[in-house]
Amino acid sequence: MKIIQVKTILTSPNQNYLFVKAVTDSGIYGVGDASLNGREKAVADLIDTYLSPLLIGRDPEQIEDFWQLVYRGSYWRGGNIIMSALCGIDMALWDILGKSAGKPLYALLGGKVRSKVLCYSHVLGKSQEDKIAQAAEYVRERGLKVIRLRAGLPAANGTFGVTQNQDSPKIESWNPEDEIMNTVEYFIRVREAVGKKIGIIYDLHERFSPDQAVRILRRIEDYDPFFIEDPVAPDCADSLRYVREKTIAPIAFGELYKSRWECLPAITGRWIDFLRCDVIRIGGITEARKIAALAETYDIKTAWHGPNDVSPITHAVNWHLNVSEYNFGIQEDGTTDGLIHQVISGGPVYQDGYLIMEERPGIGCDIDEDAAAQYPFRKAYIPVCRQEDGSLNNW
Ligand code: GCO
Ligand code: MG
Repeated sequence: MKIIQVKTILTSPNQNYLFVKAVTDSGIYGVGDASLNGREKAVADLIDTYLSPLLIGRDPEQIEDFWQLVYRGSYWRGGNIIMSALCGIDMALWDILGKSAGKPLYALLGGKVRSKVLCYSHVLGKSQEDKIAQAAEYVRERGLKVIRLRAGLPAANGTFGVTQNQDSPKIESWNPEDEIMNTVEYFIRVREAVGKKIGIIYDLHERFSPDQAVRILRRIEDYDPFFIEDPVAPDCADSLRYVREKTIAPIAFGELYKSRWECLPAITGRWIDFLRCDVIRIGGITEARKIAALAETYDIKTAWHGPNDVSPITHAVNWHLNVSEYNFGIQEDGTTDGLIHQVISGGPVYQDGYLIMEERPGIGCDIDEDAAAQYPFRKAYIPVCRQEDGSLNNW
């Protein structure tokens, strides 16, 4: 079997997504997700100009070799653009392998160790009051066992305003000192609203400095968070260690990591309890298995990044990883948005606090190219945050 065509499909149903379709001479094709919120076209160009020609004519079963060819063979090691492009192709190759073997992806990864996947959803709303009401409703009406809050910014809801054509990023003001007590109060009020048995995840979204993060964590650790996510930015590994040493709250980290080697200090130092890399950002399934195995060695669980800016293809890949990994912890469920399901079929669905999925060979998703063409790309940016003096803050 040989690859004869590689297509990139850029589409914007709810927001922009970038898909890869790799077609073989046997008629079997594979699909993959290479979406990179705010920089999709750069990834598409890398695939079209540089990576597709390397793939055409190759045996699709040589997945590891292709991964190494892109990672090491580029000489320049991967950043977000390269790793996302590599992921789109890597997923498509695993999909072809599953389809040609007639087996779902999880079977190729070693088979199931569980049948359903514990998940959490984002609590949204304009005001703190709305969010507290939604948290209670999620638990009462939808049966969620774990919910996720985010240290507040209005545009941090839904698609963050990236649904329109934009010529520059939306700017949001942020005063971290003022937000410390609001952040603490919000968590405690939600704990009171949902009761003791519901898991509460709190995403601080790299928005506070290490000392500020510690002041928040020390005040909420007694209210039993399921985990605190990204208390600090990933750039300085010692900042994470500093926070870790000062709190008993479980810590989840890693959606901005781009490789196994970036994860290494947090894993080998056991500075985290949950590793939540984004499978697209680390170069796909091939790398995710290696990172998961490394985390298992250090008793660290996985919580793969799964917001609504990754597509059902990635949600499906996460699901296959989750059911086949021993050290699965929890899965972020960003599968709820509507229009993307006109373009991509398949993928996990929510049921009573868990994700379940209909089983098909490969990843189990397909792309409707005509539907994708109905939703042309719209240039959009992730918002940026500025403090009152105008300086940029991590968003
Ligand atoms: C999460 C994340 C996302 C990111 C988003 C950026 O935990 O789900 O923090 O919501 O903000 O992926 O595009
Ligand atoms: Mg996050």
